[in-house]
Amino acid sequence: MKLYYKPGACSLASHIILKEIGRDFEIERVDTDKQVTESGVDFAKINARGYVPVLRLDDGDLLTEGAAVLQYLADQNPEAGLAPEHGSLERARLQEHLNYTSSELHKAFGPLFTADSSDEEKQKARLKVGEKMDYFESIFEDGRNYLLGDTFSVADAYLFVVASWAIPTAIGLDKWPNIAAFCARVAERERVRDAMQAEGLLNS
Ligand SMILES: N[C@@H](CCC(=O)N[C@@H](CS)C(=O)NCC(=O)O)C(=O)O
Repeated sequence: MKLYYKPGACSLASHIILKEIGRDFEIERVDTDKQVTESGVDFAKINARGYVPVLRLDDGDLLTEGAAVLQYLADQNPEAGLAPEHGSLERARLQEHLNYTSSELHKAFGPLFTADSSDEEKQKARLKVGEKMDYFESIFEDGRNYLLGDTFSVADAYLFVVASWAIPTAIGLDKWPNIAAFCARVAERERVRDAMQAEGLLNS
């Protein structure tokens, strides 16, 4: 398997899950601005939508969309315990968190990563991110360690990556102490550190 990624982007969630699973895989960095991979391949031929993550399977098949990639990896490696069983309420809960992260929180950050956004658009985006963060903050109010309770799942990897974008976008995590504690907890996981190290996101 090979993961096409961009350092610190949403593809980091898939990278974390590949590390958590502990199987062999390769990674290839993508310059999404130039639409070219590290080895010089035209990225448009890999994903015509132009974004990461993309997972290349051993038979050459390509899988895109983070939430699909994350769940596929979890389902192919059930022993890793990264997603509840299909058909269970817990599984629907996992999808609820993945969808909210993807379509609400991740999307809300968009203007903050777009070079031509106006200051007004950026300010609106910060407020919108805040509303979405409030929702996740409330989930952790019962003292749970992870989105589904005590067990780390693929939804945690995704939320960790997206919530962490609050730092480089100058939103910060001070308003959301539960999310800040969650991010710190996830960042301490060995495999999470491995993935971040491999993407050049850690100093040591
Ligand atoms: N709907 C896609 C969105 C993926 C996405 O937004 N990827 C971003 C990085 S987080 C990307 O590659 N954007 C292209 C760019 O940065 O130029 C998914 O959920 O996987």
